[in-house]
Amino acid sequence: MATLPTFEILGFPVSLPILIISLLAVVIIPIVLGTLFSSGKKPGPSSVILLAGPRDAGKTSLLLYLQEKTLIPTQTSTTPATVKLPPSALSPADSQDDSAPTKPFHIRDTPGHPKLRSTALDTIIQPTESCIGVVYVLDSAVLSTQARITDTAEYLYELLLAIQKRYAVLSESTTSTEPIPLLIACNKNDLFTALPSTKISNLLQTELSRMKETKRKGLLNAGAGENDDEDMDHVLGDETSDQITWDGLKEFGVEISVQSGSVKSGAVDGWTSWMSACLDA
Ligand SMILES: Nc1nc2c(ncn2[C@@H]2O[C@H](COP(=O)(O)OP(=O)(O)OP(=O)(O)O)[C@@H](O)[C@H]2O)c(=O)[nH]1
Ligand SMILES: [Mg+2]
Repeated sequence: MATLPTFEILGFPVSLPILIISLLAVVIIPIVLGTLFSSGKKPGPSSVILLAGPRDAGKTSLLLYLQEKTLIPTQTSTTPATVKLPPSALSPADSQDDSAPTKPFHIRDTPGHPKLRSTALDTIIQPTESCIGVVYVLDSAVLSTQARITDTAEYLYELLLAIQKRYAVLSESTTSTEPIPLLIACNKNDLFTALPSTKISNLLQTELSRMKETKRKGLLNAGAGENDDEDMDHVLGDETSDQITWDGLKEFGVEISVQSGSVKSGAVDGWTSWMSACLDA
């Protein structure tokens, strides 16, 4: 009977079948274990566009409009809702347009109540969660009072800071990290008190700059120094200036557009084109 060949490994004689079994074990066991562990953890949905913004701005109305192409009565949201939509949701109601994206996508609607805003922020902060774009819906008709401007800008500041952090984390692990697009959707421009988008854009940049100045002064007065890097995590954009401009935020991972519209009047084409561009990117 022919004897099987024997190899010498590290001074020990090893027969061919043992060698093959050992090699298979080294290759197969990690694959099996990897499959078992990863199947226990359900991955989140892909291609998610996040809807965020102050309460009553029209986020849920926008989501329902994309589904039904009409204004549907809503209730205050208390939990986030993620809905899968077909690409046709981004085509105008009366259009046979074939240029819409071809893949389905998800929209995550989040509550605007100040105590529930962490749900939107968490989606952005988790680098493993999909977030291909953020639509910041605001009510253009209430920005004549300083309190509403401050509330609207405060939430936007938190979101922009979250995007900046996500971008910083992703840039460390990938060489080509793209900025996350954020659309400021100035809703309710059917109302006569609504401000135009250029005015809102300027108001927000001024208010964000004022907030940044206050935060930086607070940090300096508190003697930031020992944990400079950690403290500056709370500062949006360039650490050396108080000024916030949309252009200046690009290098920190945020690409901002500002557009007016109205869910009630069905004037959402600018916003849906913006969403299509996010899906195509
Ligand atoms: N005039 C006008 N009203 C609108 C428009 N879009 C939404 N609304 C109304 O605004 C109110 C609030 O809308 P929602 O969609 O519930 O607002 P939301 O942003 O989801 O609010 P939260 O869930 O509290 O964060 C509802 O009464 C809507 O009918 C619009 O374009 N014009
Ligand atoms: Mg809602």
